[in-house]
Amino acid sequence: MTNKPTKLVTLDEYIIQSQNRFPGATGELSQLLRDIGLAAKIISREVNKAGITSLLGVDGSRNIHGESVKKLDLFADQQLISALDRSLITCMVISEENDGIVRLNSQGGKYIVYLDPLDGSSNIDVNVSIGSIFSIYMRQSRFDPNIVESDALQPGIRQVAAGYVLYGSSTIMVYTTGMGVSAFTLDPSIGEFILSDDDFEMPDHGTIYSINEGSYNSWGNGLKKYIKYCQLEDQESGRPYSARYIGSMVADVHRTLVKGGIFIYPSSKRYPEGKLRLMYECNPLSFIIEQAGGVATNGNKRIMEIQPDAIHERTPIYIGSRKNVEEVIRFITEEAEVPV
Ligand code: AHM
Ligand code: MG
Repeated sequence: MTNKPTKLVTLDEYIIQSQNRFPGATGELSQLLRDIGLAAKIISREVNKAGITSLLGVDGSRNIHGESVKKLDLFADQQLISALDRSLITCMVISEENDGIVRLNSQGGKYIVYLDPLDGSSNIDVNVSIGSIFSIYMRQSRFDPNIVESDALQPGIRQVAAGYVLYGSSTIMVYTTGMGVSAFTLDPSIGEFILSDDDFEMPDHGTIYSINEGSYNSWGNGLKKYIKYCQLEDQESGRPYSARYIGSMVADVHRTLVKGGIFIYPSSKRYPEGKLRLMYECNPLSFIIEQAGGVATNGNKRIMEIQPDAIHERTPIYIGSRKNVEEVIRFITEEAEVPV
């Protein structure tokens, strides 16, 4: 359930109105969100014309995780980082596309930003939804001129804001500063993000499960049983649930936010720690989902309470409607108690 706005409000107006509710606010976080909004418009434009400008396809290099890099990944990375650098508010960026931390010109800047500049990049070539994810923290060592990686190793509960821009059938920006979730749809004819949903509340239970079922044989028994349970008929709970898997976490989680249900990327033989990154995929999307009334866990622990050890670390994730996440946890916990 969402609250539809009754009048036209742009992203910039909304950010300023929200800031005005806090008399002591410096406006820096507002500026940072506007910077991301501007970079997102530029990325959206390039994503939409990627085919004609030959940005599609692999640029030949591999990123730090050994995955092939598409040209648009690098373009998105550069746009976001230079937008953040220009406003001198952010001291450090950590991005999926960069091995180490990226120190920006403003070493005194008070924010640290994590980015997945283009999540789901394997979908670029096939015209399927992709997105940019961001997660914002306050720097810990404010007056130390040396910015170090450990400044960025904060649990997700310390995020001051997080969100994503989804380049789908329309471009939509969704973010939270911890006071609910708002969504803005890009109107390309005027080049503005317009408030489309305020105070998102996601369904408490949904009838869609989302997981890469090709990896079925390498899951634990509890998860295998849960997926079989999703497929069993039961009118009361709406089963069999529908299976939907886009392969862009940002798009799969956005659908989960709107329609309810669950998205899972578990640990498997291939990815014992899970595949998805804690800091720039799981934490920001968990912040959004929790703010909308949902739940996100690694199976044992709330995602946002995990203390990170490394900027690129991975985690298994079970994220979505409260009741669906409770269901799967019951299955994997019971299985853990059964000796195999
Ligand atoms: P990336 O495109 O930023 O590398 O993100 C990883 C993507 C996620 O968006 C998606 O959920 C997952 O990888 C899909 O993985 P798989 O193909 O193993 O199902
Ligand atoms: Mg990603």
